[in-house]
Amino acid sequence: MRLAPDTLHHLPPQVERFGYDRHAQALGIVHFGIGAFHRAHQAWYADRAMAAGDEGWAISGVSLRSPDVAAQLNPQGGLYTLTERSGNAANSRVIGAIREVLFAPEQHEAVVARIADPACHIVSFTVTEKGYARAADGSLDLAAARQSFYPLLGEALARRRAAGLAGVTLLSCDNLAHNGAVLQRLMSEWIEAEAPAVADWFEHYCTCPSTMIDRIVPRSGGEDLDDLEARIGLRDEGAVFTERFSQWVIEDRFAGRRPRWGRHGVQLVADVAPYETAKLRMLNGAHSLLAYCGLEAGYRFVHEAVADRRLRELATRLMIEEALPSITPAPGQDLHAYADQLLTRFADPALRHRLDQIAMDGTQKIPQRWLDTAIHCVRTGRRCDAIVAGLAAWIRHIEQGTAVDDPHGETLVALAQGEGRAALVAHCFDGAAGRAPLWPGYTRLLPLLR
Ligand code: CS2
Repeated sequence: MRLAPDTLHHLPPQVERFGYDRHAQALGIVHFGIGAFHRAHQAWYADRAMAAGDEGWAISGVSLRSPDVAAQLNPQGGLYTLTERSGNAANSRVIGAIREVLFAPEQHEAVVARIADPACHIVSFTVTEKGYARAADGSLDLAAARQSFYPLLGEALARRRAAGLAGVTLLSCDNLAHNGAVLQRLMSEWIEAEAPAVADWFEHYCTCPSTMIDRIVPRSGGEDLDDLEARIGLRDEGAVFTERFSQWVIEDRFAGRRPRWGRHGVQLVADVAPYETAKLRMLNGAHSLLAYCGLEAGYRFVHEAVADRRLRELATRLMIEEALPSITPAPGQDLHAYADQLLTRFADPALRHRLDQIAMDGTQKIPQRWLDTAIHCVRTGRRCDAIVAGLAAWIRHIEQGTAVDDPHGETLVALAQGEGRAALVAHCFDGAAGRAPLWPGYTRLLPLLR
């Protein structure tokens, strides 16, 4: 029997569930990229806000590429369980915040209408680094943008403006440096090119706060769903598994209403940068290091890699000696304690967080995770051996050529296996054959790689 609104009463009492009237809640949030991360993080915060009496924060989820999540959640009325795992413990809660999942390629008008509805105040995003369609120089790649959220959002904003409605808050929840400012700039570029009449309205009435989002959400498999079914007695095709820890820091600059997230542990601050930089360079930086070095050493999971003394030391060095001095902490932000807490989180075997999940999309992740730190080290005359070791492991990962999951993967593997390592490095750092480099602005790091 499948989890759904009319089978909820079959759940055993230890499974927590939402306690509000879902259908009395207006769709206040439209979310692009309704994958597991959103369901473990922002949807969980919306669920708790509504459970505590906030109104109007049901979510309309949008998938841009794959109809899979719609097929998992719509037959369940949008319901799914979120299971927090730690050691041997597992606590599950049914989340009621997501009302529907729209598949954009087939439901263009519905997506535009949801955003253009007066009840919508927030449009949020977890579309991954590549979903923002940035060209190598950081500007908007218009051809790629057409395949992403930009046309839908641009059309919806034009409709809101024409109807005299309030602006909306665009909330990027992806691991990009200055994610809000980047989204603001890219969306403005789209509007300039495709809907110039909206430009002034967008600038005056919409905001794009930056956010730091953190929760480890391993990809789940059939075995996880089977175990859950055995425990709760219902089949949940949309189940998500995560850790207990969760953090969300948001620049408090909303265009209109927002849930009272502050009551649920969300930090609403004037400047997100210290949290975001620490998270990208320490957590995500160590993750990518463990991924490439760990896979090479024959490990499959983060907890295995971090149990290896050599890799643990390397990750610690990256966090403490290389990344930490490059970060100006916010008052009260203790980066040494942060590093300790990260190692504890990584070590939890209950998460079964796969290294190959982290290793994907390296070209999109490496600049903000490693290269910004390395530039800081070079400028201040410090060594960055851990990052150099990470880059070398990434290069070998490309050279070896199998299981490279990256939007530039084919080009990189062909270069590495054809012209060799020097050509691969040139392509990334200083361009070749008149082409712009893949990672502009980091040429100064080249001597480190020789
Ligand atoms: C990971 C992140 O897959 C990856 O690249 O580093 O998804 C990481 O687990 C999250 O950012 C944690 O908040």
